[in-house]
Amino acid sequence: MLTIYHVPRTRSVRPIWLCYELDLPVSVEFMDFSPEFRNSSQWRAISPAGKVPALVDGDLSMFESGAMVDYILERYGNGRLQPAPGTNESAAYRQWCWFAEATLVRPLGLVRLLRARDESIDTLIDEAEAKCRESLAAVESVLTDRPYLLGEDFSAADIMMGYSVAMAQPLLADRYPNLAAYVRRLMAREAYQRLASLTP
Ligand SMILES: N[C@@H](CCC(=O)N[C@@H](CS)C(=O)NCC(=O)O)C(=O)O
Repeated sequence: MLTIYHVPRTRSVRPIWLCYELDLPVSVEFMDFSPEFRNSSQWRAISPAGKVPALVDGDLSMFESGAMVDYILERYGNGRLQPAPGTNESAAYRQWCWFAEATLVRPLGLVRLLRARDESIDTLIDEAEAKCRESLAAVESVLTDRPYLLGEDFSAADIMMGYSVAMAQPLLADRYPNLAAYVRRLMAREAYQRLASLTP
């Protein structure tokens, strides 16, 4: 059975709501949202950047609420609640899913965080950088035993990640050797070179 680790009013709402819409059996585990618990090795083993939610299904464990939605639909959805792949509706579906997480909710979360705090800009910048480093460390760790995110083979996930990691280059310095090698590997790709040589 699916287990989803839940904190009310966080993104764990998404996969749980989806399971209920699909009438899927799901075990909802309320969890401790304290930084202490989220930094524990127990939690980091399923959510390497210490975020909520996480999902466990048999021997699979995963993080990222949008990816959970994709997984649940792909495995248990039987075509429900998403348009047929390769259609215009599917493109619109993906667009709004990504917009909801990547574009809309991030600044909303930031506003909520900043309004709740009364610290200097430098403290807030330091905190944001620490959060970036948590995510970079998660990618650094997965690249310990593989050249690409999924293993030996390059996938489009490396395109998504490659752009983000390249943006993070000023933070890399010598602290993330796997990431630095990963960026070099990606940039050496013929398609990347072709992209880099584009001119207006
Ligand atoms: N893109 C991730 C974002 C995960 C995320 O930032 N979750 C928040 C709760 S909604 C969290 O764990 N915040 C704690 C922190 O950033 O320290 C997802 O969709 O799962």
